[in-house]
Amino acid sequence: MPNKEEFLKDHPYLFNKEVSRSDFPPAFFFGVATSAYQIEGACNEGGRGPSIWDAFTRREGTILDASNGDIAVDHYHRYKEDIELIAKLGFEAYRFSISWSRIFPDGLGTKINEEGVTFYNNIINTLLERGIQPYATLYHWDLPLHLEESIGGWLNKDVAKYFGIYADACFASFGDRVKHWITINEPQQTSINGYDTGIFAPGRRSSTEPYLAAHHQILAHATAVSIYRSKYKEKQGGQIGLVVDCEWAEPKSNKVEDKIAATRRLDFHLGWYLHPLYYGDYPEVMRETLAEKLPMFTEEEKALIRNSYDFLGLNHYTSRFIAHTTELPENHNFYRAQGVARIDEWDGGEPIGERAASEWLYVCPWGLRKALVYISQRYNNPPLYVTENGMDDEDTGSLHEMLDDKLRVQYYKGYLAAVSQAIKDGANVRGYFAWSLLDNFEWQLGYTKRFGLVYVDYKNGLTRHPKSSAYWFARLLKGGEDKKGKED
Ligand code: PNW
Repeated sequence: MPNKEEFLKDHPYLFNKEVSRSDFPPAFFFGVATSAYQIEGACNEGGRGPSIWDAFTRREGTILDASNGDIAVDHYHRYKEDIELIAKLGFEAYRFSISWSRIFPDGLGTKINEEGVTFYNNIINTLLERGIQPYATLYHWDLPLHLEESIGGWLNKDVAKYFGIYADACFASFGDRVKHWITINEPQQTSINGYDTGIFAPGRRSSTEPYLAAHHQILAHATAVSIYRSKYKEKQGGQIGLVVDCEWAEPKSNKVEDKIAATRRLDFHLGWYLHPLYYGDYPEVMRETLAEKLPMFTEEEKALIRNSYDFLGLNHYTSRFIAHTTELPENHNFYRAQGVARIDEWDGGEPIGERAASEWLYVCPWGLRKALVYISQRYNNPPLYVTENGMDDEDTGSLHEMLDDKLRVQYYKGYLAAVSQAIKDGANVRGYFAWSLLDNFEWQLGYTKRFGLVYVDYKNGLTRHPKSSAYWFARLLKGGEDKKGKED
């Protein structure tokens, strides 16, 4: 173990025909996801204040193609066309994020920017006119720059208070129509990539700061949830939750130490956030390993964070085999702390799955089933959404080639079959969002990687062209009745 043939015998659903809607419960829905900085552009328009990503992308050497989100895919001006596309493809929900610095340009919550409110009102109203449910994320990595510069961003506990003020303004402005709120997207990526590896804004490299940044994100999340529950929930009748990401960790062998290592990895990755939300504190194994690096919650804070979600969102892309190790290079802070090696091969050396364009992303659909079932079993079967799932292609420069995205269609078939199986296994999964609607600004990789169901022609006026995978989804969502099929 893991021997590929033996292992995959436990996942026969992966070898079935097509997936179809009837593989999912009647109330199950499908959506697409995006985030503000990756698609909006219009960085100096509509009264928007700068975010840490505006500053980070201007630092030399941070972004592979030296690009930024100044224009991105110009969704700010093309939102109507983009929502029309979502509707035409037949998606029932849209997960987008609100840019904090469009609502409060300096992040402090002193004066609300009405133009920003209008922009998101337009988005929400256009979605509802087309029968698409809005799922709004309050924070997808674009902290107002002023908060970073004035108080130290996520390293200062006060950020939780400011996040609460911002969340309150969003609930008040949009909560009559938005019934699903996500506080923070993938706090783990902010903690590790923002403060350990430094590949994301604000680009810091520290062995202690990640734990502080995580601590304050958890408190910020819980502050927003408490405001929603005390002031809005009853009146507005919505739900609020957190989105975490998880690379599935499969033990490399049946050896006890590898099994424990895989569980430890999940505790460091998911448990770091889900344990506090469920039990009121970090996993025991993190306390033991990290000692004084890991901040403490007061009793009052524990009460605030415990049970602070109506649902959980899972962003999932890929998987690894995990082995116990104590030998890792100095620059692998986080994995060293966990004592794990991540392995991307089966026994015999075959890759764990087909490689997408990003070097971290291998296609392993069975990992999504396992991640969903694990969260259900470990955290008392919460309502779950898959809030992101997808893969990227390398830009070959040929529009024709990029539109024929066969591997992406395979990816979605496999991963959706895995979701359907997880539901049969007992996971309470209510909906699924593909990442992403459009090719967009892929953070440190700039525009070199394409995650979209819809191709964006960066050289020709940012025109939109649905890929084969978009038409595949359209057929799935129409239950196979759409005989028109591919329209191009
Ligand atoms: C997500 N991993 O981040 C983000 O929410 C999106 O904004 C981003 O565009 C998308 O993934 C694709 O990268 C993740 O290594 C990045 O497991 C990497 C991982 C997970 C999530």
